[in-house]
Amino acid sequence: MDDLLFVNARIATLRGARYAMVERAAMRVSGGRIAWVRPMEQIDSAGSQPELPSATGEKDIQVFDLQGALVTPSLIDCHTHLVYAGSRAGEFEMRLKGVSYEEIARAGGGILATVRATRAATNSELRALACVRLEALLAEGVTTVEIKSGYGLDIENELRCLRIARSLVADHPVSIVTTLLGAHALPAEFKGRADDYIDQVCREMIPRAAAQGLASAVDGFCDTVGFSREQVERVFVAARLHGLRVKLHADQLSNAGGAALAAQFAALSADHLEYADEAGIAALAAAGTVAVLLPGAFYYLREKRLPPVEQLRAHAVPMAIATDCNPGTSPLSSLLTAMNLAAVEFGLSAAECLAGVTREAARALGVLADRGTLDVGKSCDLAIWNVEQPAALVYSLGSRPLHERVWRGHRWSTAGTPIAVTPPV
Ligand code: DI6
Ligand code: FE
Repeated sequence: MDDLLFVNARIATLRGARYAMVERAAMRVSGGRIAWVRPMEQIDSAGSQPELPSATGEKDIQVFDLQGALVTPSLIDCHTHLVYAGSRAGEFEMRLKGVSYEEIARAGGGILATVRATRAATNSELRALACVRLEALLAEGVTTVEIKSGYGLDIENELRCLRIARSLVADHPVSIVTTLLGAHALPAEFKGRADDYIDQVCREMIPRAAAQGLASAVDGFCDTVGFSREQVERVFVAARLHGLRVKLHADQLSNAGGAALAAQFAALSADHLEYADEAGIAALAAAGTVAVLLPGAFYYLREKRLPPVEQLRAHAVPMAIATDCNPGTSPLSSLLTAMNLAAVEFGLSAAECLAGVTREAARALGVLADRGTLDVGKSCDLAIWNVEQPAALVYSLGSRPLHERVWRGHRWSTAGTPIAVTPPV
């Protein structure tokens, strides 16, 4: 693999407080991993410039002068539901006229409408739809995406959606992390028999997903319109039995005790959290669980109840931000927009927003040892921007600030075509 040397960059390493910037910096990349980050003065004053190719005799090293551009860890969308078919634009129109999300769900719309469309779609249709959403994320500097199932809601369709999600790496420069969300909603064929459905999730769906290596975590929807605490608890016990981590859609529409439940199972993350109480937040802190904030859903549902950001800060719970890309409550495939919404609607600082889609998103997926900050030894996953300051990434909407992405040490243009001569392996 070719080695790279980036020079004259402004590097937000995210290794410490705020952006942990290294101004006028150079970064050496070797074997797809970060070898070092140093101020340019060290390189300039090294005289013989021992790390430069002329001095070392290395032929393969490529040097790129970034001319002062901002470099950050590439972005991580740690909560999406990318694989689904069918549009819910008609429901959106009804909601604009005042019909509520719950009313639409009771009338057979909502999640179950997407389940019908997803089950009816062929593999190639589902994959093509997911590609469009994925490519929109990548064009904004994302290189890791978590994708949940949850619109199949039977064993074959849940596993099929996970397989399709995993297959996206075959023709996209991206890392995909998959999560089984069988406990998303009660499928129509189990109406009135929620416990029987949960039995099936625990006894068949989770074991099969685990045995086939199709998911690294299990998620559930614990809320008035989802499943009860007891039901989700059973799902989590089964997940643990099969060696899978857990995550939870927690306290989005009501205080259902989701935060405490997530903490009890040392969940990687508890997501949404608008209605979480202080005891739940303290439990998250003690468990090391990340709070994933999803401002897209808050915005589309015109929620009034803000997530308890002050309390999360006070308890030092790490906060990540994600798109929650889904057809009902967050038809959003722009992580930069989610950052802006988190700042404007939830009051996060620009530094918290950037950390929320890099370091804390990596933590929420359990991959912080490998990516999320620009530390020596981590995968060289970078976003190179046409802006100078990190706050500019949060500030504007629709400005397409990405210059290029680097994934595992390979450069990719915003159009998704490789810049490096050597294709990724
Ligand atoms: N919370 C949400 O906001 C979405 N799922 C969930 O558990 C809603 C998904 C949908 O309406 O399709
Ligand atoms: Fe979600």
